[in-house]
This record gives sequence, structure tokens and C-alpha cells, in this order.
Amino acid sequence: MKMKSLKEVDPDIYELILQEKKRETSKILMIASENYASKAIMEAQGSLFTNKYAEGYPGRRYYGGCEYADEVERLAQERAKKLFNVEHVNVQPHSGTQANMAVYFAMLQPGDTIMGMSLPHGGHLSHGSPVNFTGKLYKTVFYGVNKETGYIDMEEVRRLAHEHKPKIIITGASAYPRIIDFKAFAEIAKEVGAYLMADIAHIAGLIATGLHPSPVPYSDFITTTTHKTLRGPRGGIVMCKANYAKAIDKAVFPGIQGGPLVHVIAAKAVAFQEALSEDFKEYQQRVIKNAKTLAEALKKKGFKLVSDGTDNHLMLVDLTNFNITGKEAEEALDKAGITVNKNTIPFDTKPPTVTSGIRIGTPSVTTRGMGEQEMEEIAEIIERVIKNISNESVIKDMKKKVQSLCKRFPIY
Ligand code: DSN
Repeated sequence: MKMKSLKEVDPDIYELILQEKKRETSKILMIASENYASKAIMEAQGSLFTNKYAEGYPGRRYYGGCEYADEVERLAQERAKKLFNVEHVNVQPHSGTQANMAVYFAMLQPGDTIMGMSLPHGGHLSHGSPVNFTGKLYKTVFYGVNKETGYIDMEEVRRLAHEHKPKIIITGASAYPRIIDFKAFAEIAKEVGAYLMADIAHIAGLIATGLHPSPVPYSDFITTTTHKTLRGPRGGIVMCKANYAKAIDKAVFPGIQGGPLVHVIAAKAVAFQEALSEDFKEYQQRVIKNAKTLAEALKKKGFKLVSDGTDNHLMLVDLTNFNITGKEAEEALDKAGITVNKNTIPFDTKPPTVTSGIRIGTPSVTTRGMGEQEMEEIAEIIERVIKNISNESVIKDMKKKVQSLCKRFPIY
């Protein structure tokens, strides 16, 4: 059979891919959980391993013809273990939420109590939100940040842990700009006999390069996505101490997934290889430096940041003093060519579809090669847009500035 190209078979999808390429290259992408995967990663992900069924694990498959799939998965495992210095890894979860699900299904029974960071304070849906399976299956307890400081309130974590005796404490966040004290969480978990799980999805790249303290010495389970600061393909992994390996593997397959996505595992392997390089460490250093520069520049322009700054790749801007919502800011900035997401701020009085804040991240712009000078320019553009939110001519001028920045820092 002669294979036709995508353009011939499906011009609609082909055209949408071209449009997405234009969007990703001609706008400044500052969604903190996104990044640009390398061409090598996309080549692996777009490979013919998409054709292969490989239920099971290397050397123990339910299908023939897995000799190359086995090697791919073994390489991904070895590289992830080296990168994070862990005893065991399962590279099959299709996403971060499924990685978390594997831990819960391995260790908990429905009705058990789990404790995580509250979603409006920066946590994640899969850490117990009532609209997620975690909120339906388990009893949930939430900690948050201190209203004055914006930092996680460890006293509250301790108090709630002693009061509710959760079976597992979940640490990790989607919108928290500060260092997470995994050691302090571990001490509390030990005091109440809880497992500790660290969901490092956002900060995995920083942890892999030693720029954020690692949870590995303290946590029973570590989960992450592979596509945020780690800059790999979309997907998840679960890491754990060797004594939990069997339970975790059983929970992933056959517990919650069937066939692994071998093409994605191949792309994860490439990403781990890239992350083991010196260049990657230097990249992560620039991600943090850019975030700090942008945060300081925004503060000088009158923006209020939750916790007054950042230690990592993201910041949360509280827009209440400008009297505009996160939704309005997201829309206006996107018109000017800067893509961010509206985000609830701790103690937000507005619903998640409106919000009082925006979350801004530096992983993607740093991958493009932008540095501190460009962060100053971006702060200036953000300020002009926010302060002239209904002024089409200012927004148009800012769009030109964005386009010129994008031309200076090509990607793909
Ligand atoms: N909530 C996503 C984010 O941080 O953007 C991750 O699942």
C-alpha cells in the first residue's frame, strides 16, 4: 500500500498544524506548564512505535515482537533513574494525573483520607479536588498558603495532619512560586504515619539539575509530568523506593492502563537523555534567572506578586489593585501576542473561570534563548497592555513589539 502524506490525506488537520506552528512561533508563550519539545523528541514521538502493542513490562509482555519496545522502555527507565537518582521508575503513565492515580490505587482504599494543597491556593485537581476522582473516592483535607506571606503554612500542614491522620500527604503544586520544603513535609508525614508523595510536575527540570531541593531522600513516591520544565513529550512517570516497585507497576498496568504508548516512552527516553546534559542545567539556571528578572521588573511597575516574588520558573500576579480580572488580562495579553493563563490567587473571591490573577512562566521563552533584557521588555509590554486594557491602538503597538521579539528568537 502506498502511504500518502498528511497533507494529501487530511488537509484540514495539516492546515491546523501549520496554524499551531504559526501560533507557537509568533507569540510569546508564558504558560508555566508548557515548553517547546526538541525536534528529536517530536521525531521519536511521531515514530512508528505508535503501531506497537506492548502490554506488560520489558521481558514480560503479553505480545510478541516487543524486542525493540523492551529496549526503548529499558533505556527510558535507566535514564530516568540516573536523572532523579531514584530506585524505581515506571515510565508508562500517560499523564501526570495517571501517575498520581497509580500511587493512590497502589496504596489506598476508597474512603481513606488524603491531604493535599488546595486547588485555589496552587494545588492540582488530582490532589483531592471535589470535581476530580480523588475528591469522589477519598476523604480530603486541604492545606494552603499563609494569607500574609503567600508561603505554604507548615504549621497548618502539621495541625491538619495530626487532626485528620491522612493515609497520604501530597506535596507539589501547579501554581506555587516558592521552594517546597520536602524535608519538613516528610517529618510531618512521619509524625502521623502517612505516606508522602511529591508531585514535582512543575519543577521536575529544576530538581533534575539540582536547582530545587530533591524530594527523593524524603518521599515514598514521586510523580511528574514530562513536558513542563523537563521539556519532554506530554506524559507522566512514577518514581518510588524499591519496596513499592511491585505495587506501583501493578497499579499502572493492569490497574489503570492497558498498552503503554511506546512512541511516547521513546520520546521520554530522548528527553531524559537531553536532561542529563550540562546544557540542560544551564538552561534551568536561565529559567530561574529569567523568572526572577521578570518578577522584579513587574514589581517595579506596581504589580503585586503572590509571596512577593519567585524561587522557581513561575510567578502569580495578583491583579486586584488594577481592578481587572485574570480573564480580562489573559484575553488582552493574548491579543498583544503574549499567552498566559488566568489563575486563581490564594483567597480569591472570583471563580476559576474569571479569577483575580494570572500565572506567568519562563520555561518556553528561555528555550527560545530569551534572557534578562527580553524579560525587561516583556514586563514593559505586560504593563502597557494591563494599564491600557481597552485601548486597541496600544495593544496593536505591543503586538508589533512581540512579533519583533519572536523574530529575534526563532524556534522550530
Ligand atoms: N494544571 C496544569 C498546569 O499547571 O497548567 C497541570 O496539570
